[in-house]
Amino acid sequence: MSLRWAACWVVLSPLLCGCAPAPRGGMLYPRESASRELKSLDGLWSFRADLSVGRHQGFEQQWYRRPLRESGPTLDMPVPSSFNDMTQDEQLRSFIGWVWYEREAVLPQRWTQDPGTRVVLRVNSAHYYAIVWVNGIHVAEHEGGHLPFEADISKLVQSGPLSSFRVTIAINNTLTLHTLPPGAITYKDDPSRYPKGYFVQDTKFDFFNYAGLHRSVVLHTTPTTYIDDITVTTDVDRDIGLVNYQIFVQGSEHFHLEVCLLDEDGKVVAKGTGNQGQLQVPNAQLWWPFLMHERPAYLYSLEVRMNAQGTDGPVSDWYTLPVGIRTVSVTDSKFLINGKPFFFNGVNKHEDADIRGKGFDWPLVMKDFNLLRWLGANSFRTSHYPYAEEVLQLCDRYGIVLIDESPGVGISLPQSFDNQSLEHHLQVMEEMVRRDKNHPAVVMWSVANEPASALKPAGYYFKTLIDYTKALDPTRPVTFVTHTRYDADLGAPYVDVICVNSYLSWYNDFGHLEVIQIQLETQFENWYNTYHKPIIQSEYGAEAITGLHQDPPLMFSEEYQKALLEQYHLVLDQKRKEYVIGELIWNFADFMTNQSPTRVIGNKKGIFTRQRQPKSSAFLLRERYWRLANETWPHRSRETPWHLGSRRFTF
Ligand code: BDP
Repeated sequence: MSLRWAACWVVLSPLLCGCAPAPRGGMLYPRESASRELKSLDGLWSFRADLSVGRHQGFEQQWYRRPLRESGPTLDMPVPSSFNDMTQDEQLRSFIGWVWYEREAVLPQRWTQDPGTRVVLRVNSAHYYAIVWVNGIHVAEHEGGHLPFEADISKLVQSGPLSSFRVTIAINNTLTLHTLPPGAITYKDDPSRYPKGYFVQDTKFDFFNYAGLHRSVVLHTTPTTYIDDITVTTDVDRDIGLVNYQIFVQGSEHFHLEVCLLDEDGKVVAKGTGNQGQLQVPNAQLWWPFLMHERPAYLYSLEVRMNAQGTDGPVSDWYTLPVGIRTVSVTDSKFLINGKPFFFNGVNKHEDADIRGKGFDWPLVMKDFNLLRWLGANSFRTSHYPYAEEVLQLCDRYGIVLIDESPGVGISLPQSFDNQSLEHHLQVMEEMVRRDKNHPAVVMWSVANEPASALKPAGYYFKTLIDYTKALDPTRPVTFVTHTRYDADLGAPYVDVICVNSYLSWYNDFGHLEVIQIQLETQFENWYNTYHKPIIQSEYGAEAITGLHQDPPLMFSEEYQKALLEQYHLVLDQKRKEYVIGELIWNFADFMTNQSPTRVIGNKKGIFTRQRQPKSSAFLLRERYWRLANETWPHRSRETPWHLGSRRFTF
């Protein structure tokens, strides 16, 4: 093995062996209940990037075997956060390879001394590949930066027992042609131009590959016999709401399950027993999108109680799940929620902000939801990866409809369509559906964004992926977002809704706003006449550097962004009467990207700045979305407040 390949191998080795196990069991959001406790491990962790040439020193010297500070200098690193923008060090900002996180966790005595308690360590998001040790013992490994994983550490902490322990997490942000999203390390060989061993990571997606512990790390407990998973689907029969449930219990074969559905006033509206069944709710209050109904986002709560005979006596477990009763269906020209046509007046977002990068942050999340409300937006796409669970919970609570997207962004080379990639993509869909299946706000799965869907293997790839996703969840439509020509797209035959991105007068015919109407009309007609499926304009937009003004409009000015949107709207207004069912602006806010000659400190297509201040086009969109809502759903009350009835669920 040449030195170069040796270096490449050590950077990537754990990724290439594909050693992350397939998902097992449920992944219920950790909630406190009479039988479950929760302990956050957020805060400052010790941190070190492995700067050695092969990035493998941490494994050679087994940094997980003792406190990190004993093997070298450490930084204090906040969790949740990306590490990239936390210091003034450019090497850390663009670091590729293994970084190491570590902290001590103190355990309540009962957790370690009660053999009937199951202690679980859960990592909500570690980008991209993570290995976890507890006191130097390997407990978990996970591939994929946007979905949670857990380790049952009961045996470890109860033998001893330990009153505290050290948790170490090594994270590698290297992307390969088989990761999601894909990427590739390119070594620059020319010694007259690059230093020895020089490499860069190439990606085909347009956002910065922030890394680290992006969401909370928690410890939580369940009894040793416990409710492992709940799947709820809903239907409506005249005015009767139907709630189908299926519950999985782990730890014992002998258990008794009771379920109870409560309305928002805490009144029991239906009851059942057993691990599956159907609850019937007469005069059900349906879950409606924001602005579509005077009482949007109605949430019932499903209280599940399990009683079992454990080895040490009787055990009970309680888990409460928010439930929205609603139906979703698609015709050849409409998207129906509760049987009524729904229009996606929405945005595309990113998990992205100053300093914290992709780190979860409540103030940022609340500000974004308040801006969505201000805009009158009723929906967004989780471009280009699954967002934090708390974001989905807020969508349920406020009636913001979601297209839930996988991290399948930038799939552009033939190797990224091979069996290894497909297998991983199927696994990611499995993890994503397992995590997000019970959210009423999620109305459609998007398996990818802008793949090279004209490549030969794309037909088989997307057929398999979409069939598999439908098998996992037969209740929701499935799509992927395309930018391929309508007559060349090999995946489009398999989607339920055509989601098409176009950047007319931006990437093509730039500067020529006058061509938008004719080209957009052609785009829609071509797609519709080929497939007879409803269409969402899933991205459109233009860069605007806030405060830059030019009239007549010139590219990058606020006027140009606004004028471009207006041209799109003229055609969208016509086509909404036929088969166009949605428009999602690119993008809600400016966001960070890799450096390039076409990016001015990130992508500036936001209608808000990265600091969430409105540009001129935000006012245009606001006027449009409220007007469209008022015209389309005039019977709702005009000043629908954020719905606060579901306060029963705490975060
Ligand atoms: C689209 C991509 C999106 C980009 C956008 C752009 O889906 O991720 O950020 O273009 O170029 O093609 O702004």
